[in-house]
Amino acid sequence: MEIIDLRSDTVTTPTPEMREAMYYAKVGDDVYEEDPTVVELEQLGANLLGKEAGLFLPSGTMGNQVAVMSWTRRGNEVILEAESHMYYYEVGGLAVLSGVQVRTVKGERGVMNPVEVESAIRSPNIHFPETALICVENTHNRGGGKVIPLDNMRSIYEVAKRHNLSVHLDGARIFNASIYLKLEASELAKYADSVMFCLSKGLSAPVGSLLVGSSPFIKLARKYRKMLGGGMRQVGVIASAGVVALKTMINRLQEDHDNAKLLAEGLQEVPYLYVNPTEVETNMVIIEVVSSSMSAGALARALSKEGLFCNATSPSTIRLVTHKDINRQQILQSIAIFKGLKF
Ligand code: TLP
Repeated sequence: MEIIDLRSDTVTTPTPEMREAMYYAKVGDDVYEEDPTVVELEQLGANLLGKEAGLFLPSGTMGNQVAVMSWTRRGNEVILEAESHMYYYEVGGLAVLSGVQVRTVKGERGVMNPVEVESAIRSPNIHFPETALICVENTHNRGGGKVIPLDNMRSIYEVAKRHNLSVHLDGARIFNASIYLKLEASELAKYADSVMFCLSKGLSAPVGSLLVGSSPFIKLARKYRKMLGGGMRQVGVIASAGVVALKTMINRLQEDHDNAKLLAEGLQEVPYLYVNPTEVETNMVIIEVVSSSMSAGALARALSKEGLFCNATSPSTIRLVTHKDINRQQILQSIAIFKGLKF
């Protein structure tokens, strides 16, 4: 049976060009900052995002956590969107690794109201923790790949600067946002002091994320990466795939967005589902199971028996993610599988 894997864009496999680059990569010991391929990737990433310096990390989670460790002290408070990846999916790392407390702001599909962000900032008071950082996620994962508009990012950044705070952007899928907005990623990154973005999602590299920011910030982040055991050695072998990802894989993300839209439109005709194609902006589709006789988990299990893999994101919702290894034909096939299910 052919498998159609819509669980995530993390399942993408490296391109032949990446494998070739990996084979021939020039390497050195990156803890000594002597791996030329890593140096190239970090500089390329920093340039694309309009920042001074970059740091290559094994995962997006480590990138976000190292950023928070670098911006905060124990006992600080960090403002995050209530459904953000850093809060929802990073195993409580903010509490454990940075010793910070989290204050959440509920957004509209991940888009926070800047007025609410401002009112979540602590005033000076002996009883209160000190707010140190505001985090934004673009595109927003649990918001269904929602793009945070540029104006919203600017307003939140202005709030932060009025209060002398830093902004970290979880831009795991920043290029999906920039393609949707038809803007350079650096335009979005202007409204953040640090940005983490992933090479291993829609861009299809096998491993890795970059954290970018000012040179002093990255120097400190490099130290924390080492503390977490993320100092790597001849890692140009995988960084080389990241270079290919940044050079060749950004513009094709539009194809994933088009496929997600096509999928959402097709699924509108499935009686036991609710889906709103106008909400699909990038490469994710959130569908709601409206049948009282089946939970999202049970539906996902039934679909997997037909070769269609997806993840339930709540008792009533399923997330479908399009990516480089899914073509238009497989989208049509997926719609047919949904339509063919009997329960
Ligand atoms: N997201 C994964 C899962 O962890 C949920 C996925 O399948 O979408 N920020 C955002 C917005 C993310 O979506 C992810 C991964 C990360 C950070 C973490 O990246 P990794 O998986 O490299 O640690």
